[in-house]
Amino acid sequence: MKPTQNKILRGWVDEMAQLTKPDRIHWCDGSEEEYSALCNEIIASGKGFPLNTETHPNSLLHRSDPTDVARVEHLTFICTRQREDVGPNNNWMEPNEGHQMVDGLFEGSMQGRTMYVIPYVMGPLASPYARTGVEVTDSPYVAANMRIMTRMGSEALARLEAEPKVPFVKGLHCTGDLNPERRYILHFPETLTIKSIGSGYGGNALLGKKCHALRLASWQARQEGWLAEHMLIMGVETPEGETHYIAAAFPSACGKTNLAMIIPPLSQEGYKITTVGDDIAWLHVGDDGRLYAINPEAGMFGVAPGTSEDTNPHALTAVQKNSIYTNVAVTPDMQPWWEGLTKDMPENLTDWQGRPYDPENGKAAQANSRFTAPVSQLPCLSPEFDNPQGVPISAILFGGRRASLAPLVLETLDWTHGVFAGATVASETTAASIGKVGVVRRDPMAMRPFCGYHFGDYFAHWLGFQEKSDNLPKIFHVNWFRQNTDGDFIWPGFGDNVRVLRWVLDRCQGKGEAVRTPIGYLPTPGSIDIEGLDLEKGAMDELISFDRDLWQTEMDDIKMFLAEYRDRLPPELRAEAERIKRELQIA
Ligand code: SAT
Ligand code: MN
Repeated sequence: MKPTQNKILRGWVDEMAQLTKPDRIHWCDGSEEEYSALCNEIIASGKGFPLNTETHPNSLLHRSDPTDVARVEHLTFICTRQREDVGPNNNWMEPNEGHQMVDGLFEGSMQGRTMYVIPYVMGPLASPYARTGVEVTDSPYVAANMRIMTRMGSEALARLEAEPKVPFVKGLHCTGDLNPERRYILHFPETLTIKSIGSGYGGNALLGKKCHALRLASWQARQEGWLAEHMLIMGVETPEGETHYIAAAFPSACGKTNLAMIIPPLSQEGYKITTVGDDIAWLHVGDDGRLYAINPEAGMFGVAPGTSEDTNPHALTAVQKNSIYTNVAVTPDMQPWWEGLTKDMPENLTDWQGRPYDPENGKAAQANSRFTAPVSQLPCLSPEFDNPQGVPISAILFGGRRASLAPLVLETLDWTHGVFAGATVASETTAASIGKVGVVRRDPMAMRPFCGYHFGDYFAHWLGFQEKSDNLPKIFHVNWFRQNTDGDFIWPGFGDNVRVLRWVLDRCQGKGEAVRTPIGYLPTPGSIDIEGLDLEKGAMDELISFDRDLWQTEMDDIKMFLAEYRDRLPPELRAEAERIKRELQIA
């Protein structure tokens, strides 16, 4: 492909090449041939392995450096002129200092290597809400993944050339020496720039995803009056043939991909789920005052462990071909395998690090091992996936992993309470990020690692939507992860979650029964269809009730958490905390 007519892009790529000094520059066109060549590069590097061509045509296993298997929040920075703008929720660096520090590491870092220039569009190509970006990287693995995850290549370049004055996101990525001491993920929202070095892992290296579509986009969204959120988007088709759309935010590795494509059980005949997106939603207020969502991505970067014919058959179908598997195990005949894929572990597995499987070494597949697959391969892909206007959202769900406290579902009392519920989401940490797993931490709107600015301002931005429209979706809080004293999950989850979605949609239509409590509207017994479910005695009562004492303690914790945002915390949220506390005391 010839270098571009877009002078700004050309100048920037030249500059990046002068800094990193690659031997070759390849402008990605997104073609099939190019994809094959990228895969061959990955294989030639010794880190990629072709999978069984009969069972998994055109697919690849990639083994990462064992120290580079998750996002690194402590090495992720937002670089703005004013330190206060990033809030206590982000690491901050002064922009000049940031550039200087990493440019030292980028200096000559692509010597002997190819620089891939990846023009991409986030969102449907014809959408006014879609945004362009260009990532330059020395990693063929990143380039191949970006082809699946975004609309990448000639069409994206054509858009960049058609709008030469529209700013695009500039992302520089270099694998570097993978030394965690020299690993940095820097974001410069004021100049729409990303610089990432020292990691080849998904969220650190596929810059269109978390870096662009969430951290930078959230910053732009605030300035321009829209929302960039860590949300799945799903359609729920009813037996009457209507489709309602739901957007849901859960922290990484809490089941967004699974929920976005559930198959309702037989007893829920007539309900059908279609998937618009499984990780990120960009939301705009439409002319009718409703919130419309597009999925900026074109692929899924899903957690492999636990994905099976039982838990997510659609995802399993989608990953059967043209997919990249990262850090899973393989069978002797080169089929990918991970814990939970089959009940029995196949014999003679090779583990994710390429060793003969030995339980002494831990799991066969890495806990955060992933598949990258085009959403177009999903049997349940929504016909609206490419709709340039997006889909109208009826309900927003927030949630996390909570073994206790949070009920199965609650409807918030109004938009302010909904924003409060989102802002105070807590969840047990997962393997998607480096650090201790299973500790409860607050993760507002599941955006803690991804909001590119001060959470206080972010909450205010959310609250401000009330002024833009009186036709906003209802906001709910869900928790599929309640456990009994033995540590077993009380709610079956997966396909049966459609039962909860039905109650949610009923509520959106003024149907469905609920009782008002200080923490929100809770379903009345019987208002969620549990026919055919094998629940423990009393389980449902426990799932839809709340414990006043536990909630008192929770409110104290929430007040402490909100206090971190000091004078940037919207007073409405403090007032909401006061209201709940007061009502809890009335009993
Ligand atoms: O950050 S990733 O995109 O690699 C996955 C996640 O944590 O959601
Ligand atoms: Mn995610």
